[in-house]
Amino acid sequence: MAVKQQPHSLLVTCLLSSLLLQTCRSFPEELKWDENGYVLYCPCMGRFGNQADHFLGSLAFAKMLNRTLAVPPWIVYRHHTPPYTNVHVPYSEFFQLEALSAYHRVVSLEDFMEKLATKYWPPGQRRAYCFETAAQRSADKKSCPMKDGNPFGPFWDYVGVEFDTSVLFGGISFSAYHQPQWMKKFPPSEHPVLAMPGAPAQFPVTEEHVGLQRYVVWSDKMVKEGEEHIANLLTRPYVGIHLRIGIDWQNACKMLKSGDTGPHFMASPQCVGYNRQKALPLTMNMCLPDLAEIRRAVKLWVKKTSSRSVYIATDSESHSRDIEKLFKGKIKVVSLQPNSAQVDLYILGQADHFIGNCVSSFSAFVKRQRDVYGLPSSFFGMDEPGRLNHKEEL
Ligand SMILES: Nc1nc2c(ncn2[C@@H]2O[C@H](COP(=O)(O)OP(=O)(O)O)[C@@H](O)[C@H]2O)c(=O)[nH]1
Ligand SMILES: *[C@@H]1O[C@H](CO)[C@@H](O)[C@H](O)[C@H]1NC(C)=O
Ligand SMILES: [Mg+2]
Repeated sequence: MAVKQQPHSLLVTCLLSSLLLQTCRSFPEELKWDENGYVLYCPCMGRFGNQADHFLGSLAFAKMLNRTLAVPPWIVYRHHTPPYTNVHVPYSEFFQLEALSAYHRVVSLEDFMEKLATKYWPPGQRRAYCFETAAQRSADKKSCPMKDGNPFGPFWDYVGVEFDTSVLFGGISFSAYHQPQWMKKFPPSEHPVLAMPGAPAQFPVTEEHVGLQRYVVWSDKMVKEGEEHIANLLTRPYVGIHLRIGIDWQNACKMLKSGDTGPHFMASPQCVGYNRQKALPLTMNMCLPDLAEIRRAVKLWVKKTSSRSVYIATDSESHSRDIEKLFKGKIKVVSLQPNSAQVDLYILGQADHFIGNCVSSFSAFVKRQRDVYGLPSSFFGMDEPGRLNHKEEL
């Protein structure tokens, strides 16, 4: 089963329409100011998976207000490699900006700054918008904490923005329920640019916005790189697994062991269900699978899919030796070193079967994407998403 995304149809449509009508959005010189305004935000919480969850909600928020979304770059942290400063990776490095236009109007934050901001959002008129509660943390209790600390300061420095004043709000959420209040409080004529310190969205992504993943389509460059790895390293069918087992995760999962969290824990609604009252139990194997569970699940799915290789994406150890031994050397076991988060996500997304970590938003990205293309996924500790494993049933 060879699986490929279909980004090309969109590209072709775009090229065709640009030839015939000269309306292609990817031609930046045609950028026009949107009278209905813009939403700007910093993806300032968490790493890639968290930022992706927030992105989907923010995209929906911008559409709800009929404002163009200024799509921010991804913030990549270099906690362990010099010079330790964050890298800001434009959205289009990893994904096609044009593919988002099928859902709603977007512009990259970089293009917004370069081509629109000087004229329509000039220095001196740059207002920040935030919750009163967020402003409480500032010295005068009236300023949005737009650039306080990392990653906030470096993010707005990257696009060259200083904020002049703050506009505070309260008693309002980002959900559809409050749409009329947003429109009334902030008409675009008076508030053309809503710039916020964080994503106008929930974490994890709400159930209604999960499907927006279909508009997040890999860039041609990523497809090329990912496909090359698959062709060079793997033999189909292959099972892709995500091992989220590093020290930060071990600590996080302690909250589950100690009973400090219920079944809704980070990305877990994706497998225990979004309804809090009806959520299935979240087991330790689902949060932090031990080697026995990793072996069990890999063995099960390699057998079920008659796979010939296994791809391991990991935040720490790969356990590739243990997994090789499981099949007495008959199955090729691959793990990339050094590993790139996006290459791992791509390869997991294209696997014939994917075993993810239910609590991880990194896994959730892969699961959502595979769902768009109808590809099968399971989780450690849960072979059928949304159903307890047999021995867990009482
Ligand atoms: N390359 C790579 N990085 C990973 C993997 N698992 C976790 N990471 C890193 O750890 C981060 C985890 O944070 P996040 O993406 O927010 O997901 P979550 O913490 O698991 O919900 C990722 O963004 C990666 O930088 C993996 O399998 N491969
Ligand atoms: C939404 O915004 C677009 C672009 O500014 C505009 O053409 C359209 O009429 C707006 N739709 C509504 C319902 O206001
Ligand atoms: Mg995280």
